[in-house]
Amino acid sequence: MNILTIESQPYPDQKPGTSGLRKKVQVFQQAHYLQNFVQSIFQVASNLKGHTLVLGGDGRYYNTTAIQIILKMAAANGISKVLVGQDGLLSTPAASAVIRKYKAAGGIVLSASHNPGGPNEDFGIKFNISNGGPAPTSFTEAVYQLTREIREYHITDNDDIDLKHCGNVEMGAMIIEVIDPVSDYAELMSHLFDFNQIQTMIESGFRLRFDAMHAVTGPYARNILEHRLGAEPGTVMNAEPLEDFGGGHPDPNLVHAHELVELLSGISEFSFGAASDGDGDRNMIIGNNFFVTPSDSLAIMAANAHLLPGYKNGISGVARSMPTSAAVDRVADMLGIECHETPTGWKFFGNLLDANRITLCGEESFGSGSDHVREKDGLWAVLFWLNLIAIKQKSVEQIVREHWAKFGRNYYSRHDYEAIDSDVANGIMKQLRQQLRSFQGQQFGDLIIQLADDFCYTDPIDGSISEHQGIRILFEDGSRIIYRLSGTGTEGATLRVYLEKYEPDISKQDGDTQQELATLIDLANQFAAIREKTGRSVADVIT
Ligand code: VG1
Ligand code: CO
Repeated sequence: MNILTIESQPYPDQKPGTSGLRKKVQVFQQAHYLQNFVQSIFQVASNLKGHTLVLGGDGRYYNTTAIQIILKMAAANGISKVLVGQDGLLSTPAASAVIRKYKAAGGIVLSASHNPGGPNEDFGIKFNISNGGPAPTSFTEAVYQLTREIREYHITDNDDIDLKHCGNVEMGAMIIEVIDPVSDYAELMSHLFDFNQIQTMIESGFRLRFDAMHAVTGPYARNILEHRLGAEPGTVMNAEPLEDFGGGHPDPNLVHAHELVELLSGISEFSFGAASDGDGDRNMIIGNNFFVTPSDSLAIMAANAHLLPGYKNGISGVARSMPTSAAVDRVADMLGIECHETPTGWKFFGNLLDANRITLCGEESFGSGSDHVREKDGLWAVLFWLNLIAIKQKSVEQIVREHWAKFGRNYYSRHDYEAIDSDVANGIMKQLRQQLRSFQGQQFGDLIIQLADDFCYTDPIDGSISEHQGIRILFEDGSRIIYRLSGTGTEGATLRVYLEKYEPDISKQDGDTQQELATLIDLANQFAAIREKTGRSVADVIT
C-alpha cells in the first residue's frame, strides 16, 4: 500500500446544511470534490486517528463509489478500523446505533435522505460524532472553513474491496470489517419493545403494510417485521433498495407514499400502514382512513411511553423542533417534565439527550426518536406504534382521538414552495424580519399577535447560540405561523410555511385541517406576499 498525496483546489460551496452536505450527484463527481470534503472531516475529527470509524449509506447512486474512496482515504489518514455495512448499506439510525455499540470515534453516512436518487439526482454526506449523533454546527463550520483552503488530500493506491461479503479485510495497517447492517439494530429494537406481544397481535390477524420506498429500510423491515415478528411475506412493500429508489421520492408523506395510502383507504383489510425515507430516519404512521401527523405522533408517544418496556421508568423530558406543533408541550405540562424547543435539525437534540434532560424528541418533518440512539429513527417509531396498539388493543384512530379528547387537538399543516428563486426567497425572509416589530399586537378578526420574532436558540448544555432559525408569529390563542427556508434542498430555495391552531373543544376536533387553518393560510400569504413574490397561488407540497 502506498499513501499518495494528491494536489487539489478548494470548492466554494461545501457548507453543510440542516443535515450534512447535499448536492447533485454531478457536483460530487467533480474532480476531488468528495475527497476535499472527506479530508476536511478527517482533519477536524482528529480523534479518528488510531480509532474506529463507521461507514455506510442509503444505497443511492454513487454510494459504493464514495465508500471505496473514503475507505482508501481513511487508511491514508491513520484510522485503525472501519466498520462498513454490507453492500455499503447502513440506515442513519443503524449507523448511530453501531457507533454507540462499538464505541467508534465517529461515522460517515452517505445519504441525501428523502431527496430523489440517481445519476441526475441528489447525493449527500454527513458526519456523526462519537455519541452517534450528527456533528454540531461548530464542527460542520470548521469543516466548511477547511474546505475553503484545502490544497491536498491523502489516499492510498489500494484496489477496491469486496463489500458483498461480511468479514475482515486489511488495507495497510487499517482493518475493514464488513458488517451485517441489520443485526445490531434489530437486537436493540428487541430490547426496547415487547416483540412477543406484537407477534401475538399479528398472529391473531392484525394486518399491516410497511412501504420501504425502495430505500434502505427494506432489509431492516423484512428482518424485524416479517422474520422476527411473523408478519406475512409481502408486508414490506418496495423492499429492495434501488440506486434510484425506483424513480420516486423516498419521502414518507401522503403525497409520495400514495401507494400505501391507497391500501389503507376505504374498507381496508389492513389496520396499520407505515413508511420510511431514503436513509430510514423518518416515519409516517397511518391507520385505516386515518393519518397521524408527526407532531401528534410525538405527543402520543410522550403520553404513553411508560407503558412500553424500554421506557417503563417514565421519560425525563421531551424536545421538539420549533416548527413542530405544541401538542407535545401539553403532555409535558401534564407529566410535569421538561420540554425544550430547538431549531430544526436533529443535531440540536444531541446535547439534551446526552445530558439525560430528555428521553423523547421529534420534528414535524416525519421524525421522532429517543435516547436509544442519537438520530431520528423510522422503524423505531413504527415498532413503538405497533407495541402501543398491542397494549391498548385500540385502532390508530381511537388512540389519536382519545389523545385529542384529553389534551386538545393541534390542527397542523406545512406548506412548501419548492425550487423558488433564491433571491426571491431571501427577500421574503428579509422583509418579514423587517416587519417583526410592527406585527406585535396587531389584530386580524379574532386573532391577536402576541409575539413575532426570529427564533434564536441558546443550548442549555453548552451555551452555544443559534440565530435566525425561523420567523415565528405567535397568536394569543396558541395559533402560530412559522416561516423558514429549507437547508436540505439542492435546487433554488424552498420556503416552508408551518401553520397551527389549537382546538380544545372535542366537538370541533373532527374538522378538515386545511379548512380549519384557512384563515391562518390567508394571513401567512398576506404577511409574506407569497403570491406576488413567487407567482404561485398555492404551495407545491402540502403535508
Ligand atoms: C428537513 C426537515 C428537518 C429535518 C431535515 C433532515 O430540513 O425540515 O426537520 O431534520 O430535513 O431530515 P429542511 O432544512 O429542509 O427544512 V432527513 O430525513 O432529510 O435527514
Ligand atoms: Co432521512
